[in-house]
Amino acid sequence: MSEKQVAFITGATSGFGEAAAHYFAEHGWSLVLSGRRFSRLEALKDALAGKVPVHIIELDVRDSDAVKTAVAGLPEEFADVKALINNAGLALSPMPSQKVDLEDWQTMIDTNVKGLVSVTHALLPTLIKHGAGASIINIGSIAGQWPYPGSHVYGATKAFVKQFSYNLRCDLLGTGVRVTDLAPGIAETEFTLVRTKGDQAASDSLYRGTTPLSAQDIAEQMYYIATLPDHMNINRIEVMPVRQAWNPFAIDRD
Ligand code: NDP
Ligand code: 8X3
Repeated sequence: MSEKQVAFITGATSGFGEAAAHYFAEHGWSLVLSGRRFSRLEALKDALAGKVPVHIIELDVRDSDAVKTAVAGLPEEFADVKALINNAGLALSPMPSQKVDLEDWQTMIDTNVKGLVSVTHALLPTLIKHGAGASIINIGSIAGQWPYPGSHVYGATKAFVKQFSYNLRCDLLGTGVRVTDLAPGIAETEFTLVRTKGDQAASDSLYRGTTPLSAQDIAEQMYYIATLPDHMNINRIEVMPVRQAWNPFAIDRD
């Protein structure tokens, strides 16, 4: 590969982010990997040792000052970020809105909306400086497009991700920076374990007997988006496993 290419991935400690780290490394990209669980980042860095340069950052995306400091402190070798993968995020409390703690709604907004916005804001000058070929890949969800019970604020945060992605494109016109809302359906990661606050049986039963997307599937989509010819922008990719579809509308009856 002639040009050194750097990907900045949030939420690299599990699921899509971790799979993306491996996949981009296989293709020679240098990596900036962040997340809150530093021991997992260290293990990932060890696993990638000798393949590509890796810089790890213990980072909670909800802390906008820490985000700014992390971006400002990127070592020179990692400073020219070409692909920002805004992947860190979570769902909580898959139950009716009226039963959910306000704190859980706030955590989702702070992470999926405010965290994603902070990281984007901090890296925009870098991406614009990189220019043609740079990408912002925002991880949305089918929940940002389609309503379902128990999605409440989670789906709303992902609708924000979609619209923010589109709106960013308007402002970035002329800079060469692409923006994509990558919106997966059901995928087997630690997502449901987090959503149910550690209920392994609930997580296992959701994925049992079907064929969900894998983290690798989504990592490949991220890579595809990041390596398109410079003149192409995919606005949104919504991807479901074949074994997932919509339900009829629900009707309340006497
Ligand atoms: P995982 O739970 O496996 O991974 C989530 C990642 O986000 C972890 O690395 C976690 O790292 C990180 N994260 C969560 N909160 C924060 C925070 N405050 N600061 C920094 N990092 C954080 O789930 P997925 O890989 O499935 O999820 C990745 C993204 O994909 C999320 O945005 C999710 O909403 C979205 N998504 C998932 C789908 C699915 O079915 N799995 C489908 C559609 C979208 P750590 O805890 O170490 O900080
Ligand atoms: C998560 C995918 O199907 O649980 O964003 O809404 S789903």
